[in-house]
Amino acid sequence: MPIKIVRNDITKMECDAIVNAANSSLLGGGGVDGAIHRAAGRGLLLECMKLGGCKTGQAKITGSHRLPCRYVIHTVGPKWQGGQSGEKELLESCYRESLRLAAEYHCESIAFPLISSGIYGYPKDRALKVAVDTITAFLLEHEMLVHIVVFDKSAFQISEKLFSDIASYIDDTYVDTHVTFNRSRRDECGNSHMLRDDGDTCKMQMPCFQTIAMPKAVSLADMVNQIDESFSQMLLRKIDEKGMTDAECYKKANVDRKLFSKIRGDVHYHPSKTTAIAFAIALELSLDETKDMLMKAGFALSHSSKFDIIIEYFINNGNYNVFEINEALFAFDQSLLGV
Ligand code: AR6
Repeated sequence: MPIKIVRNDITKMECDAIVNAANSSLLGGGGVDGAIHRAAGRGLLLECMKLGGCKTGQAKITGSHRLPCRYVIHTVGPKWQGGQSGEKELLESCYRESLRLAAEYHCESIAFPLISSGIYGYPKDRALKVAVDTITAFLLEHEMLVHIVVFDKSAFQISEKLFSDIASYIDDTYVDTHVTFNRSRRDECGNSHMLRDDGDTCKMQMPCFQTIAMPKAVSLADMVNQIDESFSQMLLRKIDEKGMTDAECYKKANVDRKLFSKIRGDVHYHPSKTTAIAFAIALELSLDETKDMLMKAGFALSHSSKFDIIIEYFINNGNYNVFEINEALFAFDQSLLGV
């Protein structure tokens, strides 16, 4: 099952369990801990008082009291001390121990805040990487829907370099085709050219009409042949060609096993665009293959969409890590892949 990144207040999450970034007393504090105790009410504090505290890297479970989830799992993250004091291992342990408890209590869904990344000062990008890596490793062996809840956008930042690389890629690709057309004029050949707001001819070279090559007539048989293979068939064929198992593919795509079963079982299944792209990424398809696969699902990649350009950026850079792509999509306020 997948990891889902959401922006929310964790106290509002209706999962089986939510995780609290607590301190070793387990008696409440600031940040997410304070918010959880306030929303759950005094009953949570009374229950916590019986737990005898908790060591850094460990986790303990309580009821949820007035919260909409079923359980609260309290874990104590490490305080950031520069990275040389075993902080990473302790933080990994927080995620592992919380997930272990959730599985023991038969939770099918869980929501984590970015543990240690607030008052405890763990750098947010590193805290997120630890969260994603540890949760991903757990999900290879377990079925659970895991949410990473980020409270505010600043809690979720891709590196400045990646952000600016993508931003300039969007600029180069998007601006060229996305100028505002407000009027047109006829050139000496009598052809229509679009003008930009600033009066310059648009950077996009508009061909003269008579030079546009008309697509050659496509016979009905050709058209039918093109739709011969459905999205589902192409997906299964590609999985075989790449020597992957189904599970390797849907996990890498961050797609739910049930959804994958539906696609596999229905030759005419129409996935959402984000799901179709998630599979193309999991299969590490080239840009052309990705476009081909999307076409089977009735979609295309366009330079008028930031989402599409970001996908194109990652494929062109050979980066097929769905979580890194999702981090970038999140940073640019776009829908995320998979799930
Ligand atoms: N929902 C989701 N995330 C939140 C919420 C919320 N309601 N509130 C804050 N965050 P922190 P820590 C994010 O400081 O660093 C307490 O006093 C926040 O933006 O809550 O592990 C405890 O008692 C940040 O990204 O936890 C401990 O003494 C993340 O949650 C100490 O703080 C974690 O920030 C623990 O510090």
